[in-house]
Order: sequence, then C-alpha cells, then structure tokens
Amino acid sequence: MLVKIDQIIKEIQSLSLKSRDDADSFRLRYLSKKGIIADLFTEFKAVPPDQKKLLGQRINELKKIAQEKIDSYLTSAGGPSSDKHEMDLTRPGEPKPPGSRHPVSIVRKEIIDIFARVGFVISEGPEIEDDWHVFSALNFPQDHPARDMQDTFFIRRNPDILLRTHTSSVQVRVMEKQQPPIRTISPGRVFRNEAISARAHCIFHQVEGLYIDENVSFADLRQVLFYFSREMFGMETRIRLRPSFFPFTEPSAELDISCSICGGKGCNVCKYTGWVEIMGCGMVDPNVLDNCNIDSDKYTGYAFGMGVERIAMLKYQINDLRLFFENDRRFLDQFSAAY
Ligand code: 2NM
Repeated sequence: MLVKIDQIIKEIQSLSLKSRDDADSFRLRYLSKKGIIADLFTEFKAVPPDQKKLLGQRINELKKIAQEKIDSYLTSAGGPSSDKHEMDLTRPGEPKPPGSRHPVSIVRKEIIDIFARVGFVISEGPEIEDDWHVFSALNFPQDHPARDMQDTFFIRRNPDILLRTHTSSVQVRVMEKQQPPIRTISPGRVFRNEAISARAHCIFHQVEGLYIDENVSFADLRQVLFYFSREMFGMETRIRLRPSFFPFTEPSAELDISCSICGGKGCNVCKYTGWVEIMGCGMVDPNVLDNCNIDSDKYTGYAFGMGVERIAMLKYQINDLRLFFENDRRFLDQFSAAY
C-alpha cells in the first residue's frame, strides 16, 4: 500500500493542470467521493493496527498534495467556478418592475397633505366599533335605517359590535379624549352592506374632517372647502353648497365642484349639469358635542366627509369603482411609482 501511495504522489507531481477541464478531471479522479484517495481511505480501514500510523500519515500527505495542486491551479486561474458557467458581473440585470402606488393611496395622501398644510392632524381608530361611537353618539335615532342589518355589518353574536360605516366614529373618540380646539382628519376604511356595482362597494375609503373651537362658523367651513377644492382639482375650480341632511350635522350640505373634466360646460361625468358632488358637510349638531362632553354653549364646529375612491375617480376619470379592488396590474401600472 505504501508503494502504491508513493506512486500516486509521483503521478500527481508529474501532472500539470493547464485548463479548467484538467482541474475538473483531476478533482474527479483523485479527490471526489469515488476518487482514488477516497478508495485509499476505505482500504486503510482494513490495515493492521501496527501499520496504521505510518500509512495514515502518508495518505494524509497525499491528500494534501492533491488538494494543493488543484488549489494552486484555481488560484492562478482566478477562482473556483468553471469557465463555462462563470458569472459575468458585467451583464445587465434581469429587469424587476418597481410596482406603483395604488390610486387610492395617492389620493388619500394628497387629501391629507392639503389639510395638513392648514393645521389638521391625522387621527385613527378601530375598524371594528361599537354602536355608541358609530351611531348613538352621532345623534342617529334608534330607528335610523343605517342601523339596519341591510346597511351595516354587525357581529352576529353581539349586535353592539359592528364594522364602522364611516370614520366619524374616530372623531367621537377624539372629542371624548380631547377638549377644543380640535382640528383633525380621519382617513380610513369603512364598511357598508351594499351590493357591489360600478358605483358602490362594501369596503371603501373615507377622509372625514372636524374642526371645533369657539366661534367656528359655516363661513369657515365654506372657506376651507374652497381651499381644498382648488388645491385638489386646480385653481380654476368653483364650488357650490346645496342643503342636505345628516343626523350629526345641522345645518348640513353637499359640496359640488365645477366639473373638472369639462370645466362646467357639460359632459358625461357631470351628466351635463356642469357640477359634481364631492362630499358632505355641515355644522356639528350640538347634541353630538354634548354626547362627547364638549360644552355646546361655548363651542361650535364644522365637519365634512368624503369618499377617497370618488375623488380618485374624478381625478383620473375612472368610471368603475370595482377597478380599485381588483388589483389588476394593467390598471395599477398606470399610476405613479412615487407619491
Ligand atoms: C359627513 C358629512 C357631514 C362628520 C361629522 C362628524 C362628527 F364626528 F363630528 F360628528 N365627523 N364627520 C360628517 C359631517 C361627515 O360625511 C359625508
């Protein structure tokens, strides 16, 4: 065996590795699992104990010589990978599409930024709410249709727990915790038990605003909405307020803007009226303030609420609400990657 080992050592020393192929076949022949050196180790198990020390040393020496041979070739050849499959670090990368912001996120951020510039701070609250924060505190009578199973998602085993139908519930929580002055906007998801169509969805996004202080007037409301409308839809935008009704505001109104598509001349989007409705608003009902322990003799406030999808539809001329919820890349890729 000793003679055999010495022969192999000589053989290795006489070899010269000239290519990657040489190195590969060398490794295969001598150093692989089924190579010559592995065979020697197998054979070594059977040698008598008194010869083990010398033979063991010699085999290890052989292994070291073989390993050094291949290592020195690979070092001079610039690394261990084979030339055929070598990574080319200068090749251009696989293109990875960067994705884009969802239009609802873009518009929500725009709305928030416009109000943040005049001092509104963001407030958030739970999507799973109780009757008090969604309805009772907001002056909804006990028999109001919104309280019906048809309109609101209730938890079956406890009708006091429900999914919020508007983010006014967040503002109730703010009023309960904080005394005026309050100037806040509440963006968030809301839930309504509605059949899904081009104009309605059971989940959508709202931004509601609330301002309470001494001497807050309807004129203040009108001015902030005028400011918002022009920032959002362009400086040429005109506004009008139409009387309306909400349980939590008195008086209440709907805000229309001059149609941003046709400039008021009349088109499909404004149904040839020149105006499109973008939100509801009003002066917070004194009952609501009292429910939240805010002195309605001392303070007044205005509030407003808008659907983010609705604003986005106008801004981007999208005619089907369902597109916002399908996450079809052909739709989403048309929007900017950054805010
Ligand atoms: C709207 C329309 C009018 C509103 C009222 C309140 C609160 F909490 F102060 F009572 N928050 N938001 C409000 C008022 C919302 O959405 C169409």
